[in-house]
Amino acid sequence: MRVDIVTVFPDYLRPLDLSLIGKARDIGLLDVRVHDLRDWATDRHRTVDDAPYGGGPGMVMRADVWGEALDAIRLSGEGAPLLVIPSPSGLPLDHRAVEALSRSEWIVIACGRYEGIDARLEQHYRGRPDWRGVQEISLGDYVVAGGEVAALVLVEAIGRLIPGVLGNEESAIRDSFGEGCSGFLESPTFTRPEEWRGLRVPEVLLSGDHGRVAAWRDDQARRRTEANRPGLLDPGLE
Ligand code: JDE
Repeated sequence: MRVDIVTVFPDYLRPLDLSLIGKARDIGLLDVRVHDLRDWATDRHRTVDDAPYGGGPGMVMRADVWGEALDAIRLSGEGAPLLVIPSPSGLPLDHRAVEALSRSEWIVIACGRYEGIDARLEQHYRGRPDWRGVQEISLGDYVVAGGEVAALVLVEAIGRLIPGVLGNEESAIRDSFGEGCSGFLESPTFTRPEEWRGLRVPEVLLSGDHGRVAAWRDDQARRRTEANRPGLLDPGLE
């Protein structure tokens, strides 16, 4: 899978060189390329933004600079990429959305800064036959300074669904939101030592009784879900 990330802060994406994702890149399962949007600016100051029409605070990113960048990236490969734009106005990202994205062969992530990107960018690429469409995605109901953290979230969430990246394939299937999940959040986990600062590991986990362990974990998962995410049990509540 190929992922191109366009940003005015390419250094922000350095964590993608590390750990799980870095290894997936080294062994050729994931082809991540980070681009500096300013490489497509045309003036001496490499400007990418301007004041908003209609007035108001802040700056808006120019569609023309973005258009040059996206066209060049699209021409550097074969096939039609999906354009993903992180935005507080986007579709909330969940396991299903990540799974759908992980089936794409090529995605381009456009990281906006300031007050966002000129709305015509999305309009234009939505109708282009050499692109697979545009998807605006949201990390949640809050605003961050730019789309870069969302790009990191996306690559890491997609990356661990790619066969061969995780190493332990079963854990991706079984975890909280995976295919084989119960629909509940995960139960708490423990490791050695058996007692730490006066706190003991629940006796049932030391019992070796797999039936009792499974029943205890189900009960814990249910309680946690009721307390933290009642909407997962009854969508009317969220
Ligand atoms: C992504 N959840 C939140 C922010 C923005 C006022 C200030 C800023 C592409 O357009 C954007 C992108 C971003 C960065 O992403 C997020 C985000 N998921 O904040 C703005 C809009 N209005 C615009």
